[in-house]
Amino acid sequence: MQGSLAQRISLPACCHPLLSPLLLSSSISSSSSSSRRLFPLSAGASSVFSPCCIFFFFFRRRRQRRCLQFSSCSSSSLWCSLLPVCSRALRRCVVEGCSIHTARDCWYTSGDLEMMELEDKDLLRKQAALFPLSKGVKFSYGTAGFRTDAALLPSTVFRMGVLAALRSLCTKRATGLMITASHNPVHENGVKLADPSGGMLNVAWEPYSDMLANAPDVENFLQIVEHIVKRENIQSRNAASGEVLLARDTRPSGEALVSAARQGVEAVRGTVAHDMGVLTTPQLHWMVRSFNNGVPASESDYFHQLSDSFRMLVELWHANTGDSTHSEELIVDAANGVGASKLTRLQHLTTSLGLQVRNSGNEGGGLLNDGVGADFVQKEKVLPHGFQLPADVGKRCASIDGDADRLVYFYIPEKHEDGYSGPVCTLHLLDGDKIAAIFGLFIIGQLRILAGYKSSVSDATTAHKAVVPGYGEVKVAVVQTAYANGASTNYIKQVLGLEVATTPTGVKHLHKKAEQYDIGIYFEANGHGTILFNEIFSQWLQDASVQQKEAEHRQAAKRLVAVNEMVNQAVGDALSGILMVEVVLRYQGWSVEQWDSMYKDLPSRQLKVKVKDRAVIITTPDETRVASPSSLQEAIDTEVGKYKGGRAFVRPSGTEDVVRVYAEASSQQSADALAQAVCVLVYHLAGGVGPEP
Ligand code: NG1
Ligand code: ZN
Repeated sequence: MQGSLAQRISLPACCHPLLSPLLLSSSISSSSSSSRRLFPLSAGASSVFSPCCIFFFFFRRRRQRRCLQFSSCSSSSLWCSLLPVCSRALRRCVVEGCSIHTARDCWYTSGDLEMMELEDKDLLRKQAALFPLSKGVKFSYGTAGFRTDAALLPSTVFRMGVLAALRSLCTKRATGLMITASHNPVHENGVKLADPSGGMLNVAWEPYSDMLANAPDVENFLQIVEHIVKRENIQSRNAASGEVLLARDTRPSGEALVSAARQGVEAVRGTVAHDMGVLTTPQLHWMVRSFNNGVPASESDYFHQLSDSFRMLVELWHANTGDSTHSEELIVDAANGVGASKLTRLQHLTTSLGLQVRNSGNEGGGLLNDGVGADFVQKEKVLPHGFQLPADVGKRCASIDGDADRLVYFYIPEKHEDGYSGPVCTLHLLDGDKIAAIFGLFIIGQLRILAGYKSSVSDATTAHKAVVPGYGEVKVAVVQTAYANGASTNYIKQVLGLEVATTPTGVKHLHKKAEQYDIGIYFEANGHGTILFNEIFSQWLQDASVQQKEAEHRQAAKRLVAVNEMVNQAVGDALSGILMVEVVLRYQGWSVEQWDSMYKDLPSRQLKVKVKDRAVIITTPDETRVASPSSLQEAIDTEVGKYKGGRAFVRPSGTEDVVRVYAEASSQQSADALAQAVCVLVYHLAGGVGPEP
């Protein structure tokens, strides 16, 4: 763990435990030196065991009882003591009765169950008992964490606090825990963990989260914890060796859930929780990454890093073009979520960024994600609340989602060329695919300058590989999922000449794939994405920005260095995405219509169907076909065959209790009809519930 968070993250005033409603009960005492530095007035409030306490805990081996005594918390460790317990073979799965785990999933060895029992000073047990599991709910970590009705979540969040603490102890670096349900309705909430890299939780740890979240009672929960401790060899329990950064979006249920998370983190000895307050999801991920990289990591550092690099890119543009005109302002629909206030703050630091924020969620305004936001605009393809005809015709508009990790652009065209008057009648959408395309265009343009091509940035059609003297071939790719519009894939491959890689749905997959390139641009059609630079290449760019002989080459390297700084390297970030789009539009001299005309989307439609159990649908790894039930895929194939240029696939959602249906065809009517027909097939062949779609 590098230094203390206190030195690099300034905590908001509300985080002081004496001021915060998140204050733990006074029975919890601190053993953490770093927590004392952070919370000087409340050393008693942040860890499980007191440094000077002598405590006992007991564990029972069948009917035998042994008592272990600890004289000092600094050298003794609860977890080291648990190891002998864990090391004995367990003879039955401690999550018996937990419906999500089949025998195949269960990695407990058979053998007599060693029951560990911590007595009254065992805060892990005591605290866990405060958060009983909601009955009849099956939790699954899904595509991006747990999401459900907020009232059902306290036990899950507490347990994820414990897991975040264990992950931090295991990696000896800080982890993050975010309370948000992203684009979902305000009564829902969710929890997801950030790994020390700032990315999503390591997939190898996802089974732990499912098992912990579903452990039917405290004893089962403790045994799963024991198993994780053993399996991950979590031994080092020096004081304050684990740190977890907590944050939440603006949902009313967030505050109580952060409190549950804090209690979970601090029920694990040697781990402290830092409540970073109300943040966007990408801000928390950025902080975790920055903190672990040993660079300034406060929210104010975040804003300065983004705005400084934006300014640098704008200055480099002025220097080249002599143009200092500001483009028309961008109107942002902030989904009545956390992004509104953050965008306003960003705007104050970036004077040349003309922004107007709507749907800010201020009092008297609309509800979070209700008829607003990136998910609504992308899926429904209709105007969000607060935008209207004719006032907004022709304006450059953007929508972000409730936790500001998704971004799409849109505009209301002067005229509709296709004359179709179905649900798509008012807006032109520029989704994640089109954002990836314009980012790809800019990146390849800079690389072409570095590679010595004479053509301008907007003429990237003649050479597809950037072989840069002094570095060699720069490997660049755009990473997409099956939801990417077919027209975008063709454009990126054929016009930009970039490699396109595909992965299953979910940022964790795209991010991992993008890391394999010198520059990996990844975007889901829904607007979640970013640009990753690998370390060796970004170091080379830093050097090139001062050492290249030609001024033009130095400038291209400087631009890419600034992009690397500005665009969130941890996860997709709507705020940094907006800055990047706005910069690239200036460099291109494009209006939003010109950007839109890069390629024309194939008409598409995305719908969802409620079924009894969405797990009955199993897809092929690329998610484009149903492996089971096979009758469903056969029926889909027959339906697709009826439409010119038709493509359709279904998959169970990882975040909602639905099956998603996607269809493309040569006209919007056909795409709508195909999607509708496939919904009916899913309903009949995969156990639909409620009225037929
Ligand atoms: P699910 O519900 O698994 O389809 C949705 C998005 C994902 C990802 C996650 C996390 C679509 C089709 N799916 O997942 O891309 O963003 O939410 O928020 O947009
Ligand atoms: Zn989101």
